[in-house]
Amino acid sequence: MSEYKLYCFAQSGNAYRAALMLSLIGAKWGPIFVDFFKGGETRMPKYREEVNEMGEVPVLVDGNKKLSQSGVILNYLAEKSGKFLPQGADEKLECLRWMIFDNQKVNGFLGPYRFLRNWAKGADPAVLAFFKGRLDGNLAIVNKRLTGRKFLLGDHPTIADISMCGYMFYPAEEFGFDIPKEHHAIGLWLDRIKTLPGWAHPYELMPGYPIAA
Ligand SMILES: N[C@@H](CCC(=O)N[C@@H](CS)C(=O)NCC(=O)O)C(=O)O
Repeated sequence: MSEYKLYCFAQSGNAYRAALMLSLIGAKWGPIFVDFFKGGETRMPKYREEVNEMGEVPVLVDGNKKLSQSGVILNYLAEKSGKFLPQGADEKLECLRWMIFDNQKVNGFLGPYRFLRNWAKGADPAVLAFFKGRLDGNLAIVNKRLTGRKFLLGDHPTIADISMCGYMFYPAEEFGFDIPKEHHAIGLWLDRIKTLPGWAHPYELMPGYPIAA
């Protein structure tokens, strides 16, 4: 029987962080598919009342406990499993620093940018251009950080890496630019993450790809 349930769908990089962590720690878990695209499930009162008042995936269920916000879920699973934890007080703060930067400025822009390009009807080109400009700058910051480092905090992978890679394994066509090719150190780091036992692509790990007609 699954130890954990995860409300998720395949196209969500935010949910992928949680799904990837579950897979990397070797947890027994099962997905609960959320029909974001066709059914608008996260916007339904039922979802907001019964699953997550914030109207988002991921949501992790562990017995009676229900957690949302991928950063909270990653912290919870790291503490519980003892895996991918930052070591010591300073590294903990550094980990939090990169996770917040990621949530706000890296995957926080990658997700909406990809959504507008692929699935929103009539996205304003000026909005897309704004996002792309911010992304180029913020990905360059991550690339510089990873130059000469194996992982964001040093030699060992932590939940900061699992958070930061959230959207970066999705196909380049979905972004209209190739993150690993344009940002070489990010490319090498993604290759390193791929070698971690339990790694799987978001479209393999979570249900809902391709989107049903
Ligand atoms: N900061 C949140 C972001 C979660 C998020 O934005 N999830 C998206 C899917 S990728 C969502 O559920 N959006 C629903 C909506 O905005 O209606 C996290 O890291 O968990």
